[in-house]
This record gives sequence, C-alpha cells and structure tokens, in this order.
Amino acid sequence: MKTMKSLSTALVIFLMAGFSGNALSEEKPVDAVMQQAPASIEMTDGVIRKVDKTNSKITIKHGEIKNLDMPGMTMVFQVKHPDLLDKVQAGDKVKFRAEKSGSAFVVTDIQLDK
Ligand SMILES: [Cu+2]
Repeated sequence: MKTMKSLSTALVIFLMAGFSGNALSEEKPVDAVMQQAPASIEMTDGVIRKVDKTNSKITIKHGEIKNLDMPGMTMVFQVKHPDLLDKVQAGDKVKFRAEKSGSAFVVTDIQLDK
C-alpha cells in the first residue's frame, strides 16, 4: 500500500517536470514576437479647430495618439510643411500623423477623413 502511494507520487512529479519543460520551450516564440520591429506610425483621428498659416500651426481636437502615448485632447501642433495647411480648414474631419520634435509636437502628414 505504502509502495503504491510513493510510486504514484513519483509519477506525478515526473509528469509535472515534463509539463514545466514544455512551458519553458513554449516561451521562446513569445520573445521572438516581442522583438519584432514596431509598425509604422498609425494615423490618428481628429477634427480641425483652427488653421494658422502665418505661424504654421494647427489646432486639432484629436483622439488617442498611440505613438506619442497621448490621450485625446484639443491642442496646437506645428506643421512640418506649411503646404499641409492648404488642404484643410476649421471643422474638417481628418486623419493625421504627429511626431515629437524637441519639445514641440509636429504634424507630418494630414488628410481629409471622408
Ligand atoms: Cu494632444
């Protein structure tokens, strides 16, 4: 009776060792996925509040900007090229890309969201 019990205990330990061995080998693909290069910057939704061509600035009520880790808000951006302001006006729904440049946030691309 006592022998049977220690045999089954040994079997359980053997099975558990086999299980944790599998779990360890399955962690490697997960690490590989996390090391992949980040995707290109996503477009962010926004609504134009104000266009200031003189100062190359634009006020946008924007959704979450994932690449800048910024929640939705209304704020002023600089624009990379003044030409970007020619195709939008206050009230337009847009999709845009923004990047941080020094202490400023700069819109690098903008397009009407139809
Ligand atoms: Cu913002």
